[in-house]
Amino acid sequence: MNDGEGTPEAGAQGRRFGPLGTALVIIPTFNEAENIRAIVGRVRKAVPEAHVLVADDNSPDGTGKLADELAAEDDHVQVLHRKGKEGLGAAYLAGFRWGMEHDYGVLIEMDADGSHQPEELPRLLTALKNADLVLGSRWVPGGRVVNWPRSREIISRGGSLYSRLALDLPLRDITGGYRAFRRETLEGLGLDEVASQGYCFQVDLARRAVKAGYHVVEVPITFVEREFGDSKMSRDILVEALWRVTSWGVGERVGRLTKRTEPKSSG
Ligand SMILES: Nc1nc2c(ncn2[C@@H]2O[C@H](COP(=O)(O)OP(=O)(O)OP(=O)(O)O)[C@@H](O)[C@H]2O)c(=O)[nH]1
Ligand SMILES: [Mg+2]
Repeated sequence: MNDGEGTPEAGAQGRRFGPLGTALVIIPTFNEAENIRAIVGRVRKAVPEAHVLVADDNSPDGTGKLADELAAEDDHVQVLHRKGKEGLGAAYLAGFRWGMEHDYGVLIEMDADGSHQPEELPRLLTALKNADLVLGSRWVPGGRVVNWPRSREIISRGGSLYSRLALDLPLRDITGGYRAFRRETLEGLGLDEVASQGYCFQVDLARRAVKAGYHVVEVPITFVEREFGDSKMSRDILVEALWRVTSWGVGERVGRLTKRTEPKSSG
């Protein structure tokens, strides 16, 4: 997309943000045969200038083949076929690399199951004109979830709150996966070291962006629980995320303490 092309925009603290360039919407898939056609169609309608990359982990249900059919019908749709199931973080990292190699200016994360509504993409892109990273956020005023059991909401809100406190981040929705990055932001995050497991992936990207001093903006979204297909969420993924966030938080605090107690060099 060439939103904002031409004049740079003045944003946070008077910083000037450059034009956005073409957007690539990356959709990781594992067994999303029931959802893939609808979601790609909705993206193409909502942001016709943007391109779509389906990153499929050799889904046994034939999602990859369906994506190939969509790509054959539409030159704005591409498919990245991966060997097998390696998790959504690994699929996104491969998608980001592919997008940067192909000179996209904006890289977007979006689930295939309809939880992230493509119709909200223009709002994310508008916010990105004055930001380095935009997070679609369920937990800022105006944000909400539809069809989520109370238990799921508590887990998600709790996960964001815990990450916010443990990692000292000024953000409300830290585990969400509806995001728009400027390519320069991704280039500055050190993608080779990002933790790619489960929800840690989203937390790690947000944490790195804030610590690197990027301007991160949260835009309210309405998150809609999936209607079709199976969830890949599990207790193991949650435990893993809790463990990692805790160890990052402890590591950061220890790092700050040792800095504070180091003797000041004279001169
Ligand atoms: N390529 C790839 N995509 C994955 C993998 N695991 C999950 N995904 C995709 O990542 C997105 C998010 O996964 P979901 O299963 O919706 O996870 P969730 O939103 O936490 O859980 P529910 O929506 O409640 O089912 C979907 O588009 C999945 O198809 C994976 O191992 N590889
Ligand atoms: Mg989902």
